[in-house]
Parts: sequence; structure tokens; C-alpha cells
Amino acid sequence: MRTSILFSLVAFTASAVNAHAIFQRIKVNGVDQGQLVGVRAPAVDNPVKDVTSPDIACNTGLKAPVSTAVVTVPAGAIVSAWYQHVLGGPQMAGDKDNPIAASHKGPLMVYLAKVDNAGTASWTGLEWFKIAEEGLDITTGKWGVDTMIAGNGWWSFTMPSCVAAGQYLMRVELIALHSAYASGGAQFYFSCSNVKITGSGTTIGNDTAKFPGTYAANDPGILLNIYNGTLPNNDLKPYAIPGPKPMQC
Ligand SMILES: *[C@@H]1O[C@H](CO)[C@@H](O)[C@H](O)[C@H]1NC(C)=O
Ligand SMILES: *[C@@H]1O[C@H](CO)[C@@H](O)[C@H](O)[C@H]1NC(C)=O
Ligand SMILES: [Cu+2]
Repeated sequence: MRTSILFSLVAFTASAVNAHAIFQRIKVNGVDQGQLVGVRAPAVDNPVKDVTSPDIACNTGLKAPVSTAVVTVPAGAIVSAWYQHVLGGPQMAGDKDNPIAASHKGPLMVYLAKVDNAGTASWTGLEWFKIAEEGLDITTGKWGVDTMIAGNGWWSFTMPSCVAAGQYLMRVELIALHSAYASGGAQFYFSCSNVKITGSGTTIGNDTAKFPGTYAANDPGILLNIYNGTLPNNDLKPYAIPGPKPMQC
């Protein structure tokens, strides 16, 4: 156990330096909404690591000007979130850490919080409910992050068909678990975005989260060693994705 942790440290620390990522762009049913349109992304790619910080809601050091655009999303639409190593896409041809270093295994998830005006809403004190998540496939050892990398940074989910029409902040989050064996080692990569959901739905998820508040540093999905030796597959044991379960229609 000790040997494998030490080996993991040596093997992954070098490649993990600044091999981070930023959620920065949205597609709706395949239609690209444009760079940073409706997305409040951080200017630099550093993760948040303190789950008790107010920054865990919608990040910090946002790229100015922060978009006040609101992206229209029909309930039932396929929504795609784009992660890249840095803002604006790969800065260097052949950047092997784009969209994110392959070492950064972990889940992706999406939360919504109802607001009056998504373009200008503050994120303080919001009640969030989860609408989508992808953790670990225990038959293949593939993580949500692997799906995102296979999509060249695009990761897609379905906006629930029953979700109530209206304005929301939409928080897309990736947790990198390569250093999660130490408390405070998990890395949180996320941005909030501004969306207007259309349709005839009337349902709001009833299992809500607060940021900060819901995550704890010692959650089983936040403080864990994902390595079986050098294999980052959680020993093909179920992975407990943090936060509430996604809403059901
Ligand atoms: C975990 O590692 C052991 C020792 O290398 C190996 O025998 C076993 O098959 C691995 N389990 C999984 C699920 O990869
Ligand atoms: C509300 O909670 C109940 C009980 O946990 C659950 O069965 C139901 O699917 C939830 N509704 C939504 C919209 O998520
Ligand atoms: Cu990183």
C-alpha cells in the first residue's frame, strides 16, 4: 500500500504540474454557442481544492469580461460542455495535456440552480440539484474524464425533459482524483454558465446541494486512493460520485 502510494506520487506529480483544464464553451443539440458565451470561466486553469471555500460554487479569478449572455436550452436537448487545458483551446500544437492530462481521472457532473436572471445572478447561497453525472465504469475502468478526452474535450449529457422552464445557473464540474489519496488532494475543475430552459416541464430536482456545504474533504468520493498498484481504476470497485443523485423525470 505504502509503496504503491509512493510510486503513484513519483509517477504522476511531474505530469500533473499545470496540466489542468477549464470548462469554457457550450453546444446545444450540436450547435456551438461560441467561446465563453454564457460561461463564467476562470482565467487560469488552476483547480479549487478547498471544498469549504466560497470558491467551490462558481470558481474564482473569472476571465473578464464575464459573459452575461444566456444560452437557451430546450428541455430534452443534448448539451455538450467543452473542457480545454487552458482558455481558448490548445495553445501549442501537439499539447499532450489537452484537453486535460490523462492522469486526471475522475467524474464529471452537472448541477442547476434556479435564479431570476441567469445573466446577472449571484451564486451565493443557491440551492443546486444535479441533472447528470458520469463516474467510473467498473466493467472497463473508464472514468467520465476518459469520455471527455475521447471527445476532444466535449462531454455531453441530456437536459432532463421534465425540468421546469426558466433561468438557471448551470455548474459543470470535473473532479481529478490522481492525488485524492491525501486530504485536500482532489482537484475541482468547474465553471458556472447561464442558461434559459424552455419547454413545458415543471419539475425541480428535490435533492439539493449547497456550495460550500454539501461536499466534505473526507467524502468517500473525494478522499480515496484510486490506484490498484499503478492502475487508476479504483480496483474496479464502485466509485461514490459526490453530491446528490441526479433528478429523475
Ligand atoms: C489489482 O492488482 C492486482 C495485482 O497486480 C491484480 O492481480 C488485479 O487483477 C488488479 N485488479 C484489477 C481490478 O485491476
Ligand atoms: C424526489 O425524491 C424522491 C425520493 O428520493 C425520488 O424518488 C424522486 O425521483 C425525486 N424527484 C426528482 C424530480 O428527482
Ligand atoms: Cu491538473
